[in-house]
Amino acid sequence: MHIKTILTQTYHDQNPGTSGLRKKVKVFKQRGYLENFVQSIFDVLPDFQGKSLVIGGDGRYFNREAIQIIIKIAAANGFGELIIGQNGLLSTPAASHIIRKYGAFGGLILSASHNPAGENEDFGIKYNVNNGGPAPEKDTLAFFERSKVLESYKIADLPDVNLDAVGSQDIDGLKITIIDSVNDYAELMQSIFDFNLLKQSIQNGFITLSFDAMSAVTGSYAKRILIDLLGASEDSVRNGIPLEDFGGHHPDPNLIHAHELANLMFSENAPTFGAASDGDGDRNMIMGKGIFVTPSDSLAILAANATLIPAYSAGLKGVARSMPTSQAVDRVAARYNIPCYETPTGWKFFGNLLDADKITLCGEESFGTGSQHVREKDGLWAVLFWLNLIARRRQSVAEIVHEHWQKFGRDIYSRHDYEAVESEIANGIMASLREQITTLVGQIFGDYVVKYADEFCYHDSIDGSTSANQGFRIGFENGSRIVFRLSGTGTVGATLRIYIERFEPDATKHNQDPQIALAELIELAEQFCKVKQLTGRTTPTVIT
Ligand code: G16
Repeated sequence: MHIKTILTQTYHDQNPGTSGLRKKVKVFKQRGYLENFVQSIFDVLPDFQGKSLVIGGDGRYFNREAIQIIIKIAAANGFGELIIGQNGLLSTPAASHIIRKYGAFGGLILSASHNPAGENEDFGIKYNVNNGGPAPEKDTLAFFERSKVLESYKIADLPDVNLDAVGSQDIDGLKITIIDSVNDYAELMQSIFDFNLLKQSIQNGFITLSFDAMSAVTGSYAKRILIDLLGASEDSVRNGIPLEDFGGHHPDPNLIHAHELANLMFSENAPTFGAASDGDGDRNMIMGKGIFVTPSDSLAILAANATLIPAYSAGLKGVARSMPTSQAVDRVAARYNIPCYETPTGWKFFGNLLDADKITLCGEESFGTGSQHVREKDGLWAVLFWLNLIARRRQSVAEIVHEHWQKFGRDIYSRHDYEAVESEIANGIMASLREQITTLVGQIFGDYVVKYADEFCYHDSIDGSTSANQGFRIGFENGSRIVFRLSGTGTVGATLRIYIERFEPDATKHNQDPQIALAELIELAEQFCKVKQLTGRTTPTVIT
């Protein structure tokens, strides 16, 4: 194999965010940009000579080209085997599973998740370690540091690999295996859930469903699992063909971007169950006829009902949620006397707890839920969990949610996002909040008395690491909270996220519209951060 060393221009902006490096396609297409980042990763990683690397992506524009580049750089750097999803496709949870199942050294996942795709849109890449989970912060920082001084990369002179045909080939001692993207994942799902019961409930019409793959990677997975294996009707998977531009969709499974599904679910013709996933298949949105389940409630409900699922019938070791996720799951953990951990935003922070067997389920307000089965959040897993639950409890989604609220109370919750805010303004807001939190404790704002105000800093009890500056929390005596943080996944300006929650124990008040129920706290949030005043905007870009 002929290996060339190419001198390259150094880039100084390759700092991975919450989940890998995400930039506009045009940025990634700059000469040597992708090559540099991949070489920086390989320069930091120790002892992978002769070992295997998993490669796959969500199929967005530039996916195939990027994979061909990565194959050549991985070959030049000494990997022994490359395991690649057919057509270059692997959902993020499937990639996580494949790394674990085949004992790979790690994997490169090409995705900018829920961000739109196309020539003028976003691309992304992240490295996952051998437990199948996203590289921890110490590694991503090291990749960035290396990229800032990188002057050359190594690349093998190889012909492009045919990504479309399953099978193995040997090129000068390097084994390249193209695998079916869905098989291993579908088998894993069958080992977790009661597929016979699901099949019966779907085929006898007790469950009707609509799953929106948003023209992204889950189309192939949903068709195989929901239609081929469980017998759902052909039309139960919408937008099921993965497209390079996601059909122009913004594959972010929420009520705004999955509005076709949302309209259906609030109509007379709604099926029993509706769900959507994102670009790379790790997020989920759950709906029932006439009801949207917030991700925070979904996590709490899955935790409260986990023993109904074959794989979790022995009970849960513990649960975890990201800091801005509502405290609904905390109440379940307290009731069942299991530990509940609060981690910073970012799936990578759950990895150590999962590896140490401290938790079985975890989730985030950002439409992510998952379990010990992989080290990523998993959209279709959450869908199957809900379907299994509906089939076992023989209740509708609305009945399950309302009974849950009756038993545990409702954590009324909403997130307000202000996207593409000028970075200077956003940084000013954070600086002002940093100052304010020092004086807020004890202050009274209407019905709300500030109990604590801090900047969240996480101490990982497993590896002893500390992650500071993870967002501002303002907690009130009555359990309500306002949280402010800047997103780590945007590619334009800054995104300010404001998370607002209030606990409502009174079942007669559970049906309130969150925007009305939280109105006072929403105003208070503006009083603290002044985002409307500073940007001249009158409403958030997205409310979830
Ligand atoms: C990523 C991370 C999640 C995080 C989400 C939002 O998800 O894996 O852990 O909650 O981003 O992060 P932020 O609030 O910083 O934008 P995904 O689905 O984009 O990979």
